Amino acid sequence: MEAETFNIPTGDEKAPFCCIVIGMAGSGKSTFISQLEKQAGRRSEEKLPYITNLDPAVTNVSYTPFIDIRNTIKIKDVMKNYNLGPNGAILTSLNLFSAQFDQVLNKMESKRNNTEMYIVDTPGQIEVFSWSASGTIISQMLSASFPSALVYVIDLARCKNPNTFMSNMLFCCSILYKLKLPMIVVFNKTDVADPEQVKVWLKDYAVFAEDLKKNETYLASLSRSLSLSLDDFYNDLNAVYLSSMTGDGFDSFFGAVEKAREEYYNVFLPDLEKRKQSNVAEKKRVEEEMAKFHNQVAQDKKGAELDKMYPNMANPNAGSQSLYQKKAQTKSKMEEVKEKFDEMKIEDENN
Ligand SMILES: Nc1nc2c(ncn2[C@@H]2O[C@H](COP(=O)(O)OP(=O)(O)OP(=O)(O)O)[C@@H](O)[C@H]2O)c(=O)[nH]1
Ligand SMILES: [Mg+2]
Repeated sequence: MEAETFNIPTGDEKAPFCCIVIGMAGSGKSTFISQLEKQAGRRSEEKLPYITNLDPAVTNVSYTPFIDIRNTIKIKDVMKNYNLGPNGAILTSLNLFSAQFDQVLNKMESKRNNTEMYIVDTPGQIEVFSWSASGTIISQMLSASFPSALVYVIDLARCKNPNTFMSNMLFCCSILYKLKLPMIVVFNKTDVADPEQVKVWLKDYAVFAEDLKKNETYLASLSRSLSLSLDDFYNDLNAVYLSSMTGDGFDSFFGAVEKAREEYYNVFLPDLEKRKQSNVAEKKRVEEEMAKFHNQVAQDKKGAELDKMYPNMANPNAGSQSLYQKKAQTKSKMEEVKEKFDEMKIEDENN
């Protein structure tokens, strides 16, 4: 199902905010969600977050999911029935679940007045969500229905080395390009890793370049130039530093949500509306071309009969061309139109 199917929220400032939590395996997504559940509960006891778990392979979660993929799909059955390994089974489970995602949206919608936040936990293998058609569809459906953001959780302990930090940030950037949603970057585990170095690297390219020198590898010059090109991305980064274990720094997350909400309404939503309109206009244009083409074919059929009867006579309506020649041109027009349709399909799959 496409994002266009749903009613796009327009300026409903009180709408619950939807956080789609993604991150590398073990970065602390589930721990972050249970801490967020606790902290949000402290802020508003009656309006607890409405949590959805999309990880079919997790055995225990320390939060209370209202919707849980595991209640609908048993990963062991998927592995057995489809003869798949664990990663293929997680992906297939998510694909199967995304086919029913409108039901999830309806359930979420029905809780609109009972919560301030929707939270979605995703599978440990980040690429299963961020690079799959189902992950794209789910995030499109969510963001077309509620003000939403991706919450990208990064393990701070994996950011000590400048090269690893660089690859983490590149990954983050690639997901932003892939899913095209407002993003909050959560540098997690501040209780075991000092965030100061990362803060400085994000602000000051010269320090990062200097620290890279200390770590000189054959990749250092590549990291230097990549970092320089990521400078703009860093400037706009909505980043927070916290510990999901202790709850330290969580207040800053709620501030980041407000910032992401503004970005959603001021930047993302108008862009979505524009994309939606240009899709509609493009579809209309292709439909008109198809209608013209069908007319042409109908006329050509008549003309072809005349051509057969008078093979040496040019069609007076087609200048000096015979109707057969014209038909050959119409065929290439058909290919052109078909290509347009194919292009649109590809866009739907990848966007
Ligand atoms: N010290 C510390 N440990 C943390 C923190 N957050 C998570 N952890 C630990 O990191 C490990 C992974 O946490 P999870 O919450 O399961 O991470 P996840 O990203 O959901 O993992 P997958 O879903 O398997 O990818 C667990 O041992 C957590 O206890 C934190 O803020 N501080
Ligand atoms: Mg998890």
